[in-house]
Amino acid sequence: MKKIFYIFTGIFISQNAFANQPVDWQLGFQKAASESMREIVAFHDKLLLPIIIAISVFVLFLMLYACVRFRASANPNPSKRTHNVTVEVLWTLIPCLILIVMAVPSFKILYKQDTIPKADLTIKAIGYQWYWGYEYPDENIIFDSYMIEEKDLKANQPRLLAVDNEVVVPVDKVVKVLITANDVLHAWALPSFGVKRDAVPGRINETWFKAEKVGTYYGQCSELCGIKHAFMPITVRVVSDEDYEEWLSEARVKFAKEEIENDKLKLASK
Ligand SMILES: [Cu+2]
Repeated sequence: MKKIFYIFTGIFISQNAFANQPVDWQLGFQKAASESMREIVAFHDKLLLPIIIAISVFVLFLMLYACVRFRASANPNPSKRTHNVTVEVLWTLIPCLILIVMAVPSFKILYKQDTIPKADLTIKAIGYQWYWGYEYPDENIIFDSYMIEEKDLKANQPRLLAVDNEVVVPVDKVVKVLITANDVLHAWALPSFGVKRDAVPGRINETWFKAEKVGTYYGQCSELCGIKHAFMPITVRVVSDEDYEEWLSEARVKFAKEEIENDKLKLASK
């Protein structure tokens, strides 16, 4: 009974009340926190789902109809027909048309996501076995981000998703993310921003997002990368401009790149 209750609350509430992270018995996507994700959700809910439901109902109807109409007692002498050109043309053409109807908006969203607008800030995410490292190349900031063990979780921190050092970004700003890996394939994914890119050693992939709401957003490594693949979550904290500036001034000290590099930078600026 409890499970059924969770499923129903999951369906109706998860989309509204519990944003930003997966919840027990959730169906469907996490709530969108960026324009790209809203478009993906709309594409899924308004176009794909109706098509899928219509096809499933139609096929179910055909099967039931064939079972009843052509059962042995009602149809003792079965037809020996093997070809029907009209039907064959139809069942080839109609699925093609359906695919085209789905492909056009799908490619539109894909290409829009692929074009990175002028970025307000750039962060670099590096996948390691098994944690994420982050850099803010323009701010001389570098830090690692490890999952918090279950025994160390604080009250509002979700299990398997919270990390010690979160990525902090300002709200309503275009954040460009450079993604790479240092050992094996990983993937940097944040469902509520509609972002997922492979982290490939020796190669830099790019993506971007513009978070519309202040909050903490959770994602996970999404490319099977070894035994602790499930334990390298991604946490992005979206904050107001003032809070971001405040975090920056602390982080520049706390997460400064090595001293040598600082000296080099100093020299370069002289
Ligand atoms: Cu990984």
